[in-house]
Amino acid sequence: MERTLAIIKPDSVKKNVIGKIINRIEAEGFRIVEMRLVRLGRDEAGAFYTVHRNRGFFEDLVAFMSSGGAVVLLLERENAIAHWRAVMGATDPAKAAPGTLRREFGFSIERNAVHGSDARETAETEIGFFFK
Ligand code: IDP
Ligand code: MG
Repeated sequence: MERTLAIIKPDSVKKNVIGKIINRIEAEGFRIVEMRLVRLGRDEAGAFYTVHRNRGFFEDLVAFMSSGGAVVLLLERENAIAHWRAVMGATDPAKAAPGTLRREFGFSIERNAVHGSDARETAETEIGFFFK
């Protein structure tokens, strides 16, 4: 069993699709170990995405992620990290495959509906960020 961190981003919360995304999470065989609705402050959002702090999109990303509620989930499944990335689809919804969450619910490369950890080490760090 492997664990990963998922976030239902503020664009999805505003669109009232938390339930649809959680349905998909359950249908894909993940166990929801922990889950919380949060409102990230700018500092928190910046700290979470610190790896991107020198990118041109960083300030916009921080503003977006702190613009409203978000749902953070600790998910467990076999091969959880790669499987959740596959269910999410590519970062840019326009390039995400049909049937992926980002293709279905994403609006732009920034407002792309969901987050998922990208590797074992980042999953551990990101889980620790929200769930002590
Ligand atoms: P990922 O979420 O697919 O792992 P990353 O490259 O780690 O993608 O980027 C983190 C987040 O930053 C993305 O999910 C998206 O919200 C935002 N982002 C990434 N690239 C861009 C961009 O070129 N313009 C605006 N926002 C971006
Ligand atoms: Mg990433």
